[in-house]
Amino acid sequence: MKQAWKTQASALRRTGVVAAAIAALAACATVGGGLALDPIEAPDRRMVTQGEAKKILIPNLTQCAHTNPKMNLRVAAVGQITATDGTVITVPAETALQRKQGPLSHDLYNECNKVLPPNSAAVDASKAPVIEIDSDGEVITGYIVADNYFEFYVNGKLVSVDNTPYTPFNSAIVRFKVKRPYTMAFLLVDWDEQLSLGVENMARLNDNWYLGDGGLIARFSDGTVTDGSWKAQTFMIGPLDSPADVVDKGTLRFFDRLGRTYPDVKKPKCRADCFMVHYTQPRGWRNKTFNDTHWPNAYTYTDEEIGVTTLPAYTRYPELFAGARWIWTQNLVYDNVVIARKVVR
Ligand SMILES: [Ca+2]
Ligand SMILES: [Ca+2]
Repeated sequence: MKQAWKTQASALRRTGVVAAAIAALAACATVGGGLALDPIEAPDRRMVTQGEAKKILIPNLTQCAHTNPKMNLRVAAVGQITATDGTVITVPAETALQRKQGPLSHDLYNECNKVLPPNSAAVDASKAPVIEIDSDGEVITGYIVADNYFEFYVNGKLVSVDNTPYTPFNSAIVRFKVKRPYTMAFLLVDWDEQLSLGVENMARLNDNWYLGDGGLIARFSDGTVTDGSWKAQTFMIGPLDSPADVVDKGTLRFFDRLGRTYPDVKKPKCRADCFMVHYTQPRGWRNKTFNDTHWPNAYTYTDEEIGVTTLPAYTRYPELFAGARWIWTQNLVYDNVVIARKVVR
């Protein structure tokens, strides 16, 4: 026992020395463009939950002014569940929308608000408010589609909060004034109905145990597009037969045993007893100088993989998204809460 403790303590010391060395290196690290990055934060804590969240905090975050029977309008609830280590976790995520932090997204396409321009030429971005980050910066216009929820920060400042967290599928216009280098950061949520299980009630497919998938695509007027150069990290993986199915290798989190995208992906054997693996979000993830150099790069996906070939919020405006790729983490289906970041130099 004593020996085991000693070995553990010396391993911890070694880990501590290595971590301190990495932190010291990172503290003085600058990546091209002269942006000095913060020291790498302590590793994210891994937590495990089992089953569906019992406590509903908010019955429905979606406010839809104009409804019709043909709309794909589904309830976006927010719940809480206690992890095996006692941590109380808000699911599917704690969001700026539920905290009523703005500004709410300006619509590119939104059935709830009857903003439905027929094509790119009919889109008027000039009404979107300009969020000022640098008074002497340039005004950048961006177009965003997230499956399902996004909140968007530039240099740590909240620029846009998706006004439709789940469905119907919407898209947004953002404008902000900033100078280079600057950092974009998105919190992204693949929303669901069976909270903390990552499971949707997909009436259209007559499937009340459907595994939803995520995705983000965005294009900005300074030439920045979502692509494989972005960083993307997952913070919620499941539903799982066993939490051991998610393998951590440093800051890489792997789960691909049941596939990564439709149509190949398979369901786990579990149902109401499924597990979910969660991670704490690093404190500085929104910030300009947050050090994400150890995060995995984003994976890119096709329209077909994301399943958006018939969604007008996106397909009506090919010119506005030209050159951008859909991005997410490694697993489009099982990774449910994602942070994506890009430093623009
Ligand atoms: Ca949305
Ligand atoms: Ca999912």
